[in-house]
Amino acid sequence: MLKKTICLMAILVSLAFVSFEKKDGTTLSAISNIIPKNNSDISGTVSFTETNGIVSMTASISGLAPGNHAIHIHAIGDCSADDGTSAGGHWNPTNVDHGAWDSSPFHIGDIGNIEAGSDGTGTISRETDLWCINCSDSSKNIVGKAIIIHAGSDDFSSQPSGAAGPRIGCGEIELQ
Ligand SMILES: [Cu+2]
Ligand SMILES: [Zn+2]
Repeated sequence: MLKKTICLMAILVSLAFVSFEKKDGTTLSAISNIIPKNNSDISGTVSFTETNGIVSMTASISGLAPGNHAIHIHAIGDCSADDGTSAGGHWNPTNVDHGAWDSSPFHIGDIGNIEAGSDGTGTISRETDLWCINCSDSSKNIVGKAIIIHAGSDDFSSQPSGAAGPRIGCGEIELQ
């Protein structure tokens, strides 16, 4: 009897652990490998992980001119055009004005500016519950969209895209 009880308890504990893992322990990841556009020389990656409904992003780009360069999520995961225009406009499923991250209104693709130092490298990070990785909500799912890096900086006010100039890098966001 005692043996049976212990055995049953072991099964219950392991089941509880499995459901705990599903609810809280799952981490999804996605990546965008940046390829140069408009004859630029840039490269880099933008990586995304999602845990407990929060997506963390880190972009690491090199080959940039020193200073600020706009970085956005654009609506179409197609980097085939030499000038990057195949990626479409800013990802804006909520149909609001362009702006600065976390300062309404802003497109949920309006990541901001990446600042490159004298060595031509720059990084930027974001954490948000506005995005998801491969979920069924198309107004949140970043997979299949594109990261675009611009030659100029985003002024956070010009419509529809912050007057950030030509597209110098593009990478489709892919599930990892
Ligand atoms: Cu852009
Ligand atoms: Zn925008």
